[in-house]
Amino acid sequence: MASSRPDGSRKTKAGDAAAAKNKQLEAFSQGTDNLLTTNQGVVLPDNHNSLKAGVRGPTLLEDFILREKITHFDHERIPERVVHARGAAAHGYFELTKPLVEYTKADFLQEVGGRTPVFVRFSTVAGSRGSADTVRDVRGFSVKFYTREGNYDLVGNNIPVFFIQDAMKFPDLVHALKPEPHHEMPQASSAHDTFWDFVSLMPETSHMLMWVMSDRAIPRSYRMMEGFGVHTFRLVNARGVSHFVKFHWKPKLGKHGLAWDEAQKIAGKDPDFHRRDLWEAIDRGDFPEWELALQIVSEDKAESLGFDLLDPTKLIPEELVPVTVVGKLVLNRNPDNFFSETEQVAFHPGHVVPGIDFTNDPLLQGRLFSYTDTQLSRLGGPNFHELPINRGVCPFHNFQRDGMHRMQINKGRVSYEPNTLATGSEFRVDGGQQGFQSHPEALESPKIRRRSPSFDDHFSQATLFWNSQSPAEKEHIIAAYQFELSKVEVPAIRQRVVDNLAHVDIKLARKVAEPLGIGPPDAKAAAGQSGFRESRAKPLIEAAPSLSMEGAVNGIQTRRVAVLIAPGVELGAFKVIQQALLDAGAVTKVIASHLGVVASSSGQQVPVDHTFANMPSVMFDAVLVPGGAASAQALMRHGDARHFLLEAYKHCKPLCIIGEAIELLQSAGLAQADAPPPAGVIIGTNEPTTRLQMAQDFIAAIARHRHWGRALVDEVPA
Ligand code: HDE
Repeated sequence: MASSRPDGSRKTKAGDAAAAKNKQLEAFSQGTDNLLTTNQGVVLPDNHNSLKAGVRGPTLLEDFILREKITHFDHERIPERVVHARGAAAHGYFELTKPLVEYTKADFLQEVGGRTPVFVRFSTVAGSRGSADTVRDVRGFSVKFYTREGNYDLVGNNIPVFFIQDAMKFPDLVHALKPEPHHEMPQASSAHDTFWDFVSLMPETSHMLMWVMSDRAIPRSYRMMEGFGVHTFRLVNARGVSHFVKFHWKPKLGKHGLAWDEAQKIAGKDPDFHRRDLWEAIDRGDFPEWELALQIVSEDKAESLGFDLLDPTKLIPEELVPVTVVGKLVLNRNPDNFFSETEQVAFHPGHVVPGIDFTNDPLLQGRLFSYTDTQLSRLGGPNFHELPINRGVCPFHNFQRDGMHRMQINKGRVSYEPNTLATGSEFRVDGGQQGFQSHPEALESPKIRRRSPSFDDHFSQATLFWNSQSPAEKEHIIAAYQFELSKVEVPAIRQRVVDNLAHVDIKLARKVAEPLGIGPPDAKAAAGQSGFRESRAKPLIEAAPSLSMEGAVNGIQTRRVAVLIAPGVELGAFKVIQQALLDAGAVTKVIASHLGVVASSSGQQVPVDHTFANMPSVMFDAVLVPGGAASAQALMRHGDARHFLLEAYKHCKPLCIIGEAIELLQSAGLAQADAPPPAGVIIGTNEPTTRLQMAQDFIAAIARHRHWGRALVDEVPA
């Protein structure tokens, strides 16, 4: 299994490497087509009945088959992750497109076209394992690269900054965020007193709060969100020269969010929404893809950025230091077993390879301790690196021995170094040629338990983020603050939050405060709190368009389009538009009041995929309603069908309404015969000459994702 190649070398060909992990996992995999046996291999005589003293008598202690089965069942659960408990993962590969020899000696970043197998886990942070996917939260984005020099883990988030600056505050942050300890409510939500109490007393959270209140915290899909390494890391080249680096993952499908009302409804209708979306996309062959992009900063340049690169509450705007794309990440295989792979995978920011190193970011430094420690209780001992999903694909050996669940059988009498008793190359200590060399950063300071004054600016990047948002995005942020704070029972906490917000933007703070039954924001009161710092750097730029999600148009691949039909539906335009959608890579589903088939106006049988009730509008990105008088009338009479369309309208989704189906919008006062259609609504007829144009307009509307500026949205009942 594990380790040595016969020639003692650590290298395999790039092609081998991509397949190496799957091959290794295969050795541990098992199908289900065998005779049932006990764990000892004894074939079961019967899997329905325990051994009893007579058919109506008590069960015998002797029944080793029953005992083994029940005992194993009793111990099936392990502790869930203390944060990021809920997740979904997939296998794939990373391919380098730009060599990084100049910056790093990391083997997997040298050769263009070189592929490295990866396992990637996405997660929410606050909720338990069984919580809903679409809650307002940060998303984890963890990538394990099985490189030829050892495993490298990039354990990031979908938000490029963090709440706090020092690891010392992490347990407090998480205790405040998690359900309150006396009654364990609310589940997977920051909208409660303890969270806002804590963050309102910690102004360093201001920047990240802006992100968490934005649509970044309710992504449409894991496949449509960015990833970030968050901390500043180092790349170190073969000459020992170090550069600072920020890691970014850029999704091929663009970055897109949900509507808040929609996110909450999905949490009930399909709590597995993101997990399912990832699984189904990979299953269909629509492999999710991201570009790896780097911001590389020389040690000299770091001084001139206007903030401290070691402060994890700060980002480097792409407008100041552009991102360079260096590779792509493709997820092309679903796990075979959720527990063995997704649950048992153990990430650690301290899993680095030669050529990648840490900085003194005090949050990162704390993480370097935490991740191994947590696996000890989660995975039950120090040998979790031997679990199939965690094994490296390169050789590994050392004199660490024994412990719970040891799988490796180490041969020979020697388990120490130096020694004279072992023979063979496997016991050599590398003389410094291949080994990991920590960057020899000079450190000459006294020990001190204090925050660097260069971390004191808590607001300027929160303001930068706010200034970089589109009008619709700003509305969403205001609404999110209002929603969250309306759930906070203690008015003084609500007040403290808006007082702090006054330091981000006074108009934002005033707007947020309006419906909260508190006084106007008071910037001076916030400044009087302990922990508040006056220092505010002058921003090098006023706004950074890269921080906005709006405006990105990335095609419509894998977008889900619902087609609402009833008996008498006209197929002409519908078929043309459906084909155009499919050609553009979208997924279409026919929805009706019942499963089976629906007869069209010309008597054709149209297969139905889902019902209005079992696949509601929140499961789709766009809606197409074909024409046909009888079909439109039937849909009008069906409450669920009308609700479907109106809800999609409310969530600003692209709609394409053909012929008589317009009645569904007109009867709700959402379209007028003589007025231009609302934003993102394509209205057409069955007239053959207009069908292609209609299809193109609809596709363009879907590519824009949502039409937030749409009229009358607030008047549609939720
Ligand atoms: Fe984590 N974090 N974290 N974190 N984190 C964990 O490790 C921790 C932080 C992140 O898919 C835990 O195996 C500390 C920042 C992800 O399995 C734990 C601090 C970032 C995941 C832990 C942080 C992250 C975790 C829980 C502050 C973004 C999920 C289970 C000093 C860069 C990994 C586990 C997966 C998981 C500790 C801060 C991302 C307890 C102490 C910043 C994506 O070790």
